[in-house]
Amino acid sequence: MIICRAPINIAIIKYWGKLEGFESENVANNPSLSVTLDIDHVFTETKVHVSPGDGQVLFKLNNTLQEPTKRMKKVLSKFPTHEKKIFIESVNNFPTGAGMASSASGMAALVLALDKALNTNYEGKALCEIARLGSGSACRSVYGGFVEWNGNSVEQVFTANHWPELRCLLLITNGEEKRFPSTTAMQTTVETSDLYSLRREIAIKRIGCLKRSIEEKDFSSFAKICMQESNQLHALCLDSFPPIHYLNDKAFAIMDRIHEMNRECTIAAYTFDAGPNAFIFCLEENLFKVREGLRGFGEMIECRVGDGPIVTCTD
Ligand code: 2P0
Repeated sequence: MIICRAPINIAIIKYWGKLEGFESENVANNPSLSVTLDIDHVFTETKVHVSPGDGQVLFKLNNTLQEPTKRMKKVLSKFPTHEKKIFIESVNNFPTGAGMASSASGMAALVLALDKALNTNYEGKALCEIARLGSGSACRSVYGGFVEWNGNSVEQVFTANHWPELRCLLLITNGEEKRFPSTTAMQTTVETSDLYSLRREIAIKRIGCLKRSIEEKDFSSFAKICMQESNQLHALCLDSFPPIHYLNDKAFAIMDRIHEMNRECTIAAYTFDAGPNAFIFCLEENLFKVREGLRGFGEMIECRVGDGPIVTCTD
């Protein structure tokens, strides 16, 4: 039996839309860059138990037995499962499917646990490619620190301890499952948004600026790109037809509050994934002020930049 824990990652430069002709492999239309959050606070834990059998797969998610999903079957097809029975148990210690990257940590944990349990010993590049088949953003959860994903390439661009003062507060405004699943939502954007043709060039330009801001630990530049990217993702969603919307009143109020807090000096930055839960970046020295300013919006989980997945048990 193997148990793996994988972290979530929050994209600063967002992946939204797949490259034409490569949709089934989840190859992104634009490069993205994410921050892996520490595994001590938010994670998926996946247990894989292998016994003799004829290829059956049993799957429990958050203690409920379910059919393995199509995405899981794609991942499983890359492993030698014949003449074996595979029992997979996966638990998230945070809301599942609520725009908090549970598919990223979930698929990364699954791939790592299968690799160990079935002794395939895939190298990093192959693990990323298999995780990406399960969910595009999962390839970025295979590594810690600051991770760039561009086409078939995934690499750590800065380590987890490069910017030790950086913090990310997860602000949970609504733990319910999202109404617009990401895969179909991004397809609708690609097919119907007139603004989408600009997206790739903007992401490429911003990724260069973002890397410079991280290298120089320039919080103000980092924060501006971070918020602009979040806003552009949600603008593209609204420009899709029919429109897609993930943000709720609390999310808009959080955005307004942060711009108010930043009036004299930039101390915080928000980013939202495909859901209304906020990821707030700030520096350690401003944590207290930022927490106080956001009091009352919902449960807060304080994270640091973290390392990649770990094996917690081999039995
Ligand atoms: C990201 N998101 O870069 C972007 C930003 C949500 C908003 O990747 O279709 O579950 O499985 O490849 O990775 C969420 O979409 O989509 C996502 P698929 P995925 O993190």
